[in-house]
Amino acid sequence: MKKCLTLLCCLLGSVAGIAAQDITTLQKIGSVASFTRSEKGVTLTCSDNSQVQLTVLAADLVRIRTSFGKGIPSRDHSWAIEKTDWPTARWSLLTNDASISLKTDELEVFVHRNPFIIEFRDVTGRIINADEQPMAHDAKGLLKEMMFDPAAGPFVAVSKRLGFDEHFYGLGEKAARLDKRRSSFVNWNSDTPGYTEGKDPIYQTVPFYIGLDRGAAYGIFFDNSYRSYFDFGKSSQQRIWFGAEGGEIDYYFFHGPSIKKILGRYTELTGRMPLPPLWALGNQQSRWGYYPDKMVEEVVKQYRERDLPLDVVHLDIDYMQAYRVFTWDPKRFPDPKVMTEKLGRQGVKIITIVDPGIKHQPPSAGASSTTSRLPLELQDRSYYVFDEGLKNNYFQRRKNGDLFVPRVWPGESVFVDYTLPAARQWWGELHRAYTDFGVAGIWNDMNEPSDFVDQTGKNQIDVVSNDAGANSTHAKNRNLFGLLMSRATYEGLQKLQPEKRPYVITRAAYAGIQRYSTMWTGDTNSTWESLSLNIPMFTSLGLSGQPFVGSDVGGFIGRGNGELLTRSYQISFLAPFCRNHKVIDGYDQEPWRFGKHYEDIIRKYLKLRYQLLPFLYTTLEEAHRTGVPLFRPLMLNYQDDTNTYNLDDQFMVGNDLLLAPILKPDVTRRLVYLPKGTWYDYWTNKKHEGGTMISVEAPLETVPMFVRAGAIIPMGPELNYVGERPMDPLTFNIYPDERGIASVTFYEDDGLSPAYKQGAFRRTTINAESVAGGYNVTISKPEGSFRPGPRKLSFVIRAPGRAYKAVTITDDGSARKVRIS
Ligand code: MIG
Repeated sequence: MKKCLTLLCCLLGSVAGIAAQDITTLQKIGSVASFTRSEKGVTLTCSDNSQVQLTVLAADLVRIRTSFGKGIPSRDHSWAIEKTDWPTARWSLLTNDASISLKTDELEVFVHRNPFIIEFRDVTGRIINADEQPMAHDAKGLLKEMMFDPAAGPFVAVSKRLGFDEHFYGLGEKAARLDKRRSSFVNWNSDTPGYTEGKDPIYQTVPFYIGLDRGAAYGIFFDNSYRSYFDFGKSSQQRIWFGAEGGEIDYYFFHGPSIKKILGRYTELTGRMPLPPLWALGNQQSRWGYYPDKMVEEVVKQYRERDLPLDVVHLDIDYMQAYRVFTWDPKRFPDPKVMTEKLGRQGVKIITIVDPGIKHQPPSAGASSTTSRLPLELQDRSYYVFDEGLKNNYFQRRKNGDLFVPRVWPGESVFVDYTLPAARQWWGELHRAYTDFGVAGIWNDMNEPSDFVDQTGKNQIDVVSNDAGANSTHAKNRNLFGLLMSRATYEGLQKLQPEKRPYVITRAAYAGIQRYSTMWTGDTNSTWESLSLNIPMFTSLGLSGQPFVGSDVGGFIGRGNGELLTRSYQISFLAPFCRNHKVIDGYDQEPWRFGKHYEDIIRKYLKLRYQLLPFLYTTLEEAHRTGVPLFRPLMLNYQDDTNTYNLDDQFMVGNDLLLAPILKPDVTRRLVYLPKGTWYDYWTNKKHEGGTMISVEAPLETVPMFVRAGAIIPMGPELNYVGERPMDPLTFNIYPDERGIASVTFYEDDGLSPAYKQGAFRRTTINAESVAGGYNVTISKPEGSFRPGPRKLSFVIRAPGRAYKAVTITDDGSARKVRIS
């Protein structure tokens, strides 16, 4: 805790330093002296020898790369970017003495030559976003003192005009509200247990944000992994700015105007989330302190006896022998394979935590061999992970060649240089120590990376990473560490079990993480304050390319209570990652710990989650395919509705479900904003006209939940775990709109293998329309090669008033018409 405080003061000090620093005093780039044209854009050379490259990647995507005082370096490498090869988009160039303009079919990049100001305009000439000052760098070293590594630099900065009514979204994982206007942030991955609103930075860095002004959105991805800063009009009335303590100005500008379109492009550039196994959407249970194996079995037994659905139990650091990663404690878990098989028969999968800290353990005298792998439980004499990594020179070293020895759970430890391809491959293969024993997924913790010696990173300042041959230091690599560790983990699982989809969860990350890992929001508190951050954090992560998010249900640190836990489930039962987790000395909080009253309510929501799996999976597949997240702020679906721009105590799942959870104790009624359109109360089917606030009863057993008129919500049978029985029957709940129509495009696949990437899925469109005396339902011929086998499909009209009879048919994969009267 003391360490935390020191860290806090230190970081606050530097943030205050930079905010107080007027970035307008930095040296501005010179005016444009000349330019050359290439196939994809122009390179501008400035009066101070700086160069700026404007590259058209697509009609709505332009990259701006700047090098101060010298030409653009030939090295062009980013760990975040997935797609580098873009087909040439149509663009034209118009120049005169005063300006240079690149026009694509959607966007104009208009550069004023003197002073050097970049404007982004839409095709009508309207300015969407413009520099407030020319790009700048700290040529004189004015900011050296506040920099993490003064030898890194120089500080680089971009400033943009602040719109009078401009809103800002995204920026990854921040302990902040949805709209980031009037806030400023720092990105420096940090282990921040017990963080509260305003604590900054926390675990992750995603330097991507979306600006929204008068309904039109744009995006900016500042691909710079150094400690970076984003000030959204906090220190100035006219400008927002972003900058970093080194590296290049290298940013991507995304033209909307739709946010969904921006997310599509952003995730095309940095990669999309592959589909996790379907069971990852199941209920998960964890606690630091689940040992020995008998206790894990007891947890599962309780779940089953109490008729609470469960798919996964997580093993925290206690399963290892003396915190040695890739080992098992022989007393606590004498036969992990027998355990995973036993749990497997009850439908429960095991996920193990894996930290980056490898125990620093040179072989002791008399150890038989440093190369042969001792049984996992005999690592006291010679620890194979340390031996192999040392021999192959995979561990991080300081500039002077010494091994870097941080202190984490095993005591003195070493970290892998995950920028080395061979080291990543080795790390991946080490996971055999889990997959051989039936472990189903991997949980990456502590990868900021956390170091008990010093959480600011100063102890690591001279640690060098290979970084694709650049041999760069911690200042550049810290924020990348979690990304690359998760990548090594993901690629390892993929290689070890090519027939299965990998499932990885990480705490730290950089942009692009969604290609490899899901995430959770770290060490929250069991408080209402902490709970109220769930919605803005999940939605902001979704607006930053990460759809698979969640938070420790009930909160991690401290003592919760039944009411808090129940309200927490009323949010998380519809979050992609739904896992109850607790700190080692925290009061127990499995769903039954506060008595039957709460347990019964929690059961109702967990069961509903499982019934909603067809809907959730369909929505998750949309995120995989388009980058548009499952867990959404209302503004993502209602971008023109200014009532939604600040709304972060409500959320939507996909386009169709709207929830307004209770975030305070003792509250049983709340105001709910319903956007324009018709909405059905999920619990009563009562219809409401939107475009207004309504007041809704919300006793503890009820979370206000609404369905968009026009939706069809596919639901499955009650399940104790995924795969317990086939998704049969499938019930299509039809909520007709004012015209009497509703539709859904429903997605299915085998839920386990990567075959969906080769077309082994099924996509079925269902349309309902009201006709005289009833409804006609049309089931399209499905797309894709996946064959789920015959099952029952039920169609239920959920309109209030007249009761229609549900109709059930046997699905044989052909186009059908059903009549409901
Ligand atoms: O220093 O592994 O966020 O979920 O239970 C604490 C023990 C390390 C932090 C993780 C938390 C986990 C805990 N870990």
